[in-house]
Amino acid sequence: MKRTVALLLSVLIAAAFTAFPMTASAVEPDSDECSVWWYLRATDPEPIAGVDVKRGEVFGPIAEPGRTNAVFQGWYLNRELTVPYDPTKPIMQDTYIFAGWEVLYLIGDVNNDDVVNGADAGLLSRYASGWSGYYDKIKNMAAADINNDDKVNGADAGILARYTSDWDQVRWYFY
Ligand SMILES: [Ca+2]
Ligand SMILES: [Ca+2]
Repeated sequence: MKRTVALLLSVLIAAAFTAFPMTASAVEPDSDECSVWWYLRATDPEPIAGVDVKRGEVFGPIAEPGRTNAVFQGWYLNRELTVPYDPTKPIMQDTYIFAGWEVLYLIGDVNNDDVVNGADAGLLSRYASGWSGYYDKIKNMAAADINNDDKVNGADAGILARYTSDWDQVRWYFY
């Protein structure tokens, strides 16, 4: 009788030890981790960075990004930029965070009419070639320094001419 009980107990204990970890891993596969991604602009399809964090962990503040033509307004949890990211709150799910900006001017909009097109490319090209009278026609020198090297010259004019001719390779200058 005693031997039967002892045997039964050992079988139960063995079953408990093998069954328990299997159940635990089947119920929660990798659920202790969340991904956090952040984006330079709400319209960007790709994030600038991302990391995995433990679920429930406070991720904390994200470094302020920089743009030459815009003032950073904060990080947001939606592309509509209506829900601010709170760095003191724990991350409970996969999280996408977007930088909000006040855009001061469009890069390449040298005549300040809020569009970047062939008119700007023409002005900048003549200015860079030293045509007289074109200094005054460049209304925004910061917008004309497209490669952001503190000089406005033929290199900028070349990039703007390509951009306004729809060259995808130079698109990143105009963020
Ligand atoms: Ca323009
Ligand atoms: Ca330049």
